[in-house]
Amino acid sequence: MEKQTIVAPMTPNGVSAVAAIRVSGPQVKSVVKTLFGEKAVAGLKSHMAKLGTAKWPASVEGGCRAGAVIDSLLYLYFEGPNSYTGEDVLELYPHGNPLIVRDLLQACRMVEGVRLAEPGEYTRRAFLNGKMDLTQAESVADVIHSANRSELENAHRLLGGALSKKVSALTEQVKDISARMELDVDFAEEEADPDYAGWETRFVAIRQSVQGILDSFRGKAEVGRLPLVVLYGAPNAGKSSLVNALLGEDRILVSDIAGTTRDFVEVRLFLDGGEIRLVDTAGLAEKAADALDALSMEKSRQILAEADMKILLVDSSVDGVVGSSSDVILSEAKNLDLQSNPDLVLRTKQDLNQVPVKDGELAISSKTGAGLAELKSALNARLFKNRENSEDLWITSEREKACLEEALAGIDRVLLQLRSNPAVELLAFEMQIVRRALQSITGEISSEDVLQSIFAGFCIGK
Ligand SMILES: Nc1nc2c(ncn2[C@@H]2O[C@H](COP(=O)(O)OP(=O)(O)OP(=O)(O)O)[C@@H](O)[C@H]2O)c(=O)[nH]1
Ligand SMILES: [Mg+2]
Repeated sequence: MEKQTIVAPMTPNGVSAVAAIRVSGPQVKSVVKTLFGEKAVAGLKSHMAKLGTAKWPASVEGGCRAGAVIDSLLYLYFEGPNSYTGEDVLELYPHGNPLIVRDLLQACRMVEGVRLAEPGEYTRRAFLNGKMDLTQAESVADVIHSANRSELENAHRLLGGALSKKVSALTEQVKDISARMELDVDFAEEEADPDYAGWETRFVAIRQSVQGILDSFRGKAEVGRLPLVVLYGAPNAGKSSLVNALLGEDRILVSDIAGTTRDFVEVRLFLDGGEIRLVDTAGLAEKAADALDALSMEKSRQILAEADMKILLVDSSVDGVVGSSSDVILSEAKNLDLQSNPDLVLRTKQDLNQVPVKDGELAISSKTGAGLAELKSALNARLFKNRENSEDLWITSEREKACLEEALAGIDRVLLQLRSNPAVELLAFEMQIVRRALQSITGEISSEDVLQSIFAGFCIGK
């Protein structure tokens, strides 16, 4: 069966300045002809953008829409194999109106052999056409879903083939030892004994590398998750004002009436290292004033229990006054079943009263902005650990992890044999298992099932 041509939007459904649609496969030129006419096909040049007016083909629904303009748009043609998928590719950049996107998809699919793409199908084709290996294909999803700078750097490193390089080097070593082993065994009668000790040393080194990559694993729960930072403290401590100051806008209601914030309010804040969820809570008093107050405080407790970082705000201008002192709040923090003390204490309103700060505390003023830069770097340092060196790499794929574990188990069996009394056939067999496990990481060996499960998790259009 002739390979089908696939089409899908690359941008999310919704209104935007521009949307993007990708078509890939043997029918790309027919699609150009259908949308833009015969002349457009003659004028196609690879990697050259063109401006055109896409029109409904003559055949549409009894011809009632035939010839009607769908949109005037930019399109870009990539002649295979110099494209993302390795096939002929057409990218369309219409105005970002969902109606236009729908119409274009429909018009494309009126060409015979064109259908909607499945999730990840473009990247799958890129893999099958040798444009990238499996570690790179999997990293495409990481590039899209990285939630902070270090995750993104890691994803780019994987996409650049850093893991592939490591794994291929290990595969080569195993192959090399296998080849030497065969030679040594073949000539065993003329030469000295096979170099079992030498191979063992090399396998120990291979084991260490494989273990190192395995140890770097970070699962999906760790990757792509925005850290949750919760601000809490007594009523009027300045929690909502701080959120506004960090955002640079008057987002949350602020007043000098204690108990202004009732429900907790979540905002997204971009820091240098990445995005965080910042939550402003209702002030915690020692005793609830009424039922509503009690409910608000309960909400604050709930969100505090989920926090990655708990920041206690203490009003410098009233510190020491009965009922609002930091000691009261600290004991309140303990009453919350929080298990632990605050991760950071902020002495607020420094413009009113400059109190000395201890270790683990920062002095800030939302009014003047004093201390906010320090606060941001403290958040960055705690929430977005910098990698120790730029060569550092971690894997995120369960599949790659499983392959590495299989390789490791095989390596252990090889080592066991090398240390005892090696039966050469068995040794060769185990080495082959190790090699195949390593090769399946990059997809040198892969199966339909494996590809199915990898790409099913992708978004449409990627
Ligand atoms: N001078 C000065 N006043 C501040 C500062 N931060 C907050 N305030 C004032 O303190 C009062 C309380 O501020 P909020 O931000 O509403 O306090 P809150 O902790 O959110 O209070 P609740 O929502 O009631 O728990 C308001 O009148 C603010 O204008 C500051 O840095 N300097
Ligand atoms: Mg508030």
